[in-house]
Amino acid sequence: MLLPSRRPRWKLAESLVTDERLAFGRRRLIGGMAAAAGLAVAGCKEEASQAVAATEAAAPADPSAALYPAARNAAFDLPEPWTPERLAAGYNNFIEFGSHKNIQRAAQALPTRPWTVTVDGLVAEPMTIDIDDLLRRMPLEERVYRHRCVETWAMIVPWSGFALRHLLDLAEPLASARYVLFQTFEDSAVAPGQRAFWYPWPYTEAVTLAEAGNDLAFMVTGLYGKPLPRQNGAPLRLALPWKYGYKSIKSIERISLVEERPDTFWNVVDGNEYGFWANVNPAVPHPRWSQATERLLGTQEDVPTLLFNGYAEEVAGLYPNLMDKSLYR
Ligand SMILES: Nc1nc2c(c(=O)[nH]1)N[C@H]1C(S)=C(S)[C@@H](COP(=O)(O)O)O[C@H]1N2
Ligand SMILES: [Mo]
Repeated sequence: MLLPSRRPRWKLAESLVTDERLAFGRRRLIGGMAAAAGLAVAGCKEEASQAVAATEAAAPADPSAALYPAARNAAFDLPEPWTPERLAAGYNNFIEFGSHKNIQRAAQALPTRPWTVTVDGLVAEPMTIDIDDLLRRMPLEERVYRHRCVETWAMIVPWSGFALRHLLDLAEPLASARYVLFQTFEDSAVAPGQRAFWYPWPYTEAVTLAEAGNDLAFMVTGLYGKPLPRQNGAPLRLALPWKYGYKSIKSIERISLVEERPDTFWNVVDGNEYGFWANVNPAVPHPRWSQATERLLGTQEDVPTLLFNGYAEEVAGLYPNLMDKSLYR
């Protein structure tokens, strides 16, 4: 992948973490002001919930609404408290709509119907399928997953969707297929972030076919018992809860089975900071910050990061040499 050699890569990468510090700093400030005024509100949450209400009023009815809520899969449940819906839907990373967390409103410009998903490459049954046909064919379920962003914020939310392997089974990967490549929409008319020429648009991500076949690999179509909000990656996004959040690509249009390990968005932007594997490991720091702790959205406490984000039992079989540090970057 060719990139302009003078792109201000350090500046952009820095914004990923700076933004986070500002956001938490601001939340503390607002909380402090509220406390000083004797108010029982957390300013940031209040703002986010107003934004969610505005979004719901403006959006046309989603044709898949009747499919939710889906029955919870007891194998993937977590005790409450979960991250409040208004935070999960009001504090987002979706760089197509801006390199900050408040992209909720801008993301409403994304047309999510009609929407087709193409599965192609090294498959016996290449296909382009309408999202609502796909939703009817897939066994929808709800799973409560942890999500850990590389920037150290985290959340616990009930996603709805279906196991990625069900979709791959439909397409029948050929024996030569070794990686699964995912690609987001590309349309800078609705996604102003895509006018930033120094990024390798469209956003792509990839995993090995073995990782894609793991039970945990989940195609998300809903959040909190409702169709997925655009800002969270409607109409179809990935959830790979044992990996840093940037692997969980949003608003997927194309899934390609390939033989060689593909270039992926963040890996091309800066492979040293955003590795291909990106398996969560508290012992392997990001080059510019520690990964030893994390903070759940809506809380004020740093808690220890878990190996594979708490999913070691489920995924350890994928990685015979767990000591191989390159698995964690
Ligand atoms: N297309 C696309 N997918 C994306 C991103 C993005 O910028 N564009 N950001 C990623 C990152 S860094 C994270 S942490 C999660 C955030 O998902 P959420 O906003 O639903 O919490 O989306 C991931 N998927
Ligand atoms: Mo992230």
